[in-house]
Amino acid sequence: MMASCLRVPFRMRSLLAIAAAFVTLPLAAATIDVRVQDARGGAVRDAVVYAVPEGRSLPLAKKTAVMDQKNRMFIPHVLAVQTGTSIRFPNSDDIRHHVYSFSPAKPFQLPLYKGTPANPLLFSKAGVVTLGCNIHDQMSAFIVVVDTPYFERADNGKATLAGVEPGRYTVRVWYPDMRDEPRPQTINVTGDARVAVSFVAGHAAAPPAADHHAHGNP
Ligand SMILES: [Cu+2]
Repeated sequence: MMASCLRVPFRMRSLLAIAAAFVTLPLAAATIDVRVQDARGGAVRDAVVYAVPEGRSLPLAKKTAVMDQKNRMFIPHVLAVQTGTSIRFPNSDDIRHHVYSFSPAKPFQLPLYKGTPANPLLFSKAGVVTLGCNIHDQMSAFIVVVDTPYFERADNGKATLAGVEPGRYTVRVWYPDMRDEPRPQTINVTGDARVAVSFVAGHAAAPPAADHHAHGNP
């Protein structure tokens, strides 16, 4: 084996070496750093940023996620998933909840129950699904279903989309109480570039985003 390899002319061998290097290197993947701030430069809570590939679709998620219910709250308050994700809705309280959504992306009802319903629900359509509980009016949450594997919930107004394949993307943002979506931004990412995108969020006329989760409120 080795001997036959050595008989390959030198030039050919170096070409092969270069080809091998390309094959063994991980595919180039870019990073998109996203900032979501309000008009005063403050961080926007619970924003979801996502980069949708243009002119091509990426394989659907075959993933599962969980939207829990505990202390009469949905946890998390905002859950982002890719289209094709199945979500379980366990009830971790000792009282019954009745979970519903009227949102076009996924209207459903889980009538009064405790524990975990047997079947998770499939979220196959992009959009924002607003959740409520028929019994507890204060319970609310959002499931943000996006047509891309590249999404992240922003912590303190910052999110990083990592491992992004080269190509053209529309970067978008959603956050609770959003009145008008900040204008989506189209970017090209190549190789292992690092691209920065920022959004300025305007809120609907409502109290500041702080503490609408009603922490610990029975
Ligand atoms: Cu409830």
